[in-house]
Amino acid sequence: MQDKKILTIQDISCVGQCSLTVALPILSASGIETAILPSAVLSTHTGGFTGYTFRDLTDDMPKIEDHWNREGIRFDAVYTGYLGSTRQIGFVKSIIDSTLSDGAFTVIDPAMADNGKLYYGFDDAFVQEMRTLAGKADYLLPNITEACFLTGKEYRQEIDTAYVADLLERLSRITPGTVILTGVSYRPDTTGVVVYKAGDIKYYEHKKIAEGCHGTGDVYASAFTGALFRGKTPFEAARIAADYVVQCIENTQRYENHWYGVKFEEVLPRLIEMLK
Ligand code: PXL
Repeated sequence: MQDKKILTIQDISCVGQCSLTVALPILSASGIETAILPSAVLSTHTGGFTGYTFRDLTDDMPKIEDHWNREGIRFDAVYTGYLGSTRQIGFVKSIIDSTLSDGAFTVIDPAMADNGKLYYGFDDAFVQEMRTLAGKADYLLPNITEACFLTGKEYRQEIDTAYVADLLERLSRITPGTVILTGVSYRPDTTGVVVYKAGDIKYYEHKKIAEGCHGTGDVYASAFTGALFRGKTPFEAARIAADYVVQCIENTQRYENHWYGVKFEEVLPRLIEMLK
């Protein structure tokens, strides 16, 4: 069980190109052995489908953790995404505490909100627990909406550098880690990502192709985590993930009305190329 591997904890949305159906192929393509812990199983994701099923796997988590500990299973990184319940976040923190190798890193994507709103099913208690999980992040990857929920700052669609600087300062009070803030758009035709650590702000700006494509956050976080695990610096990983997402969205636009996810699969060879 010595070989280096990553654990990713997020839901299985059976249909919908998000969470584990995105993270696993992207991490595998990045050349990384990947273990998964599904937080819940849904028939589809919650963004645009109605009547989906939801099987919460919270109760399985402590048993899975116990078994891994009995087997001496350890991970060299953990990447968390969409989680199934408020109570589950406590188990996720325990898994982080008990199963990481020395020198392992944590990537926390507080996947819970976008466009100024929480995803269906999440509430203030969930946000508060997520804030404590953010306290365990070496790398915290919120979008602007999630950053606002985590810090209690008012969400605005039109933002400037002073607004973002304040948001980053507030985030630095809840996480010791590097913040990778996504969806930072100062102009109509561009967007970008900020990498922030201890007062140092680096910005990577790139073209904005479409507003709010579903699943891009998961594609971004997975590609970022893969690049980091492969030894890229946080800023290089942030740039590679951004370039990959742009290419994925461009590829999606070749399809008519592919509204529920991004066509990331055909672009995986480009990601592999960027990781060389
Ligand atoms: O992409 C984030 C995500 C993950 N998992 C589920 C979701 C969403 C966003 O809506 O509904 C189940």
